[in-house]
Amino acid sequence: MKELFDLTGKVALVTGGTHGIGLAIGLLLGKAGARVCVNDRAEDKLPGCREAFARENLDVYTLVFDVTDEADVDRGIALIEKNVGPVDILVNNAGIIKRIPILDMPVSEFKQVIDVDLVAPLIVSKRVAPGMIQRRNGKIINMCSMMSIYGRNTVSAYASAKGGLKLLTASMCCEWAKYNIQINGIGPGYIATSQTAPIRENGHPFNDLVMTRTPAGRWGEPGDVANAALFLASKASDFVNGHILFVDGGILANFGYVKGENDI
Ligand code: NAP
Ligand code: GCO
Repeated sequence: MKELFDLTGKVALVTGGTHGIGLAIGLLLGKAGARVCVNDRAEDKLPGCREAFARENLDVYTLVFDVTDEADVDRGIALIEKNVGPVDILVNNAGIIKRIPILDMPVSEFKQVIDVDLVAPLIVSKRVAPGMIQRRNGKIINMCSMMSIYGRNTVSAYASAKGGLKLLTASMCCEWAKYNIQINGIGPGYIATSQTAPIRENGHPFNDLVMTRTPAGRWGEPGDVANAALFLASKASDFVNGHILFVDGGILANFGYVKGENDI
């Protein structure tokens, strides 16, 4: 049974994994035996990541590259291939969000979100997939969202990107599954990280909505998402492909109710 989730001998890259969900994923894949690589766009984020791995007695290879820059991605992956090995497990985790009403959002900022949240997973996947195809083995996990299937006010760019990422995941499955590559997405619900801090902390009313709409009655933790990533990175998911695994405490299953009437 343990061998189903044993990643010994595998090289995993978690993009944007120096904190938040990506860090939790990297740590868990490392505990499962993978040799983990983590990139960020800023050098100053790397030491904290290395310290987090060291606290768990885990090694990590950290480097800087911008996932939206094809040349930088090529340089970064070449460094990983030289210093660690070819990427067997790619987690396209790096992402940004801008919460701006459509009419107020400059098109340039809309495009910036699309570049990071949709085009970058394409860029990084195109760079590592040929090696996976050659080896007839690989796992790609695209970090989607509930906003892959729902919109909400002020997050049009993010929802457009994450909606596209859901179907890019399906398209990768259609083209690469025959090479024994499994490409799936994870759709986290509301997770307590720096990305959601502005709508979670200091009594923000959105916190009430999440707490009443989520049947589990809590915000998710990065580790909740990491558990799903371990499944999708392991042999246990070898016949799962093109799927979006939602990790949301039941919020998508819940039509909703008015706070205080949930016992009727
Ligand atoms: P986070 O704490 O903001 O982490 C995002 C990471 O991506 C950061 O390390 C960031 O680097 C990195 N990044 C951004 N642009 C980059 C670029 N151009 N090149 C390289 N790295 C880049 O967010 P999170 O909450 O952990 O989210 C991680 C992923 O889960 C994102 O894709 C997000 O959309 C998705 N997600 C989050 C939630 C949630 O509720 N938190 C729910 C659903 C989906 P810097 O540190 O330099 O900014
Ligand atoms: C927001 C939140 C969400 C979550 C996540 C939900 O502003 O609505 O940031 O977008 O990050 O994507 O799945």
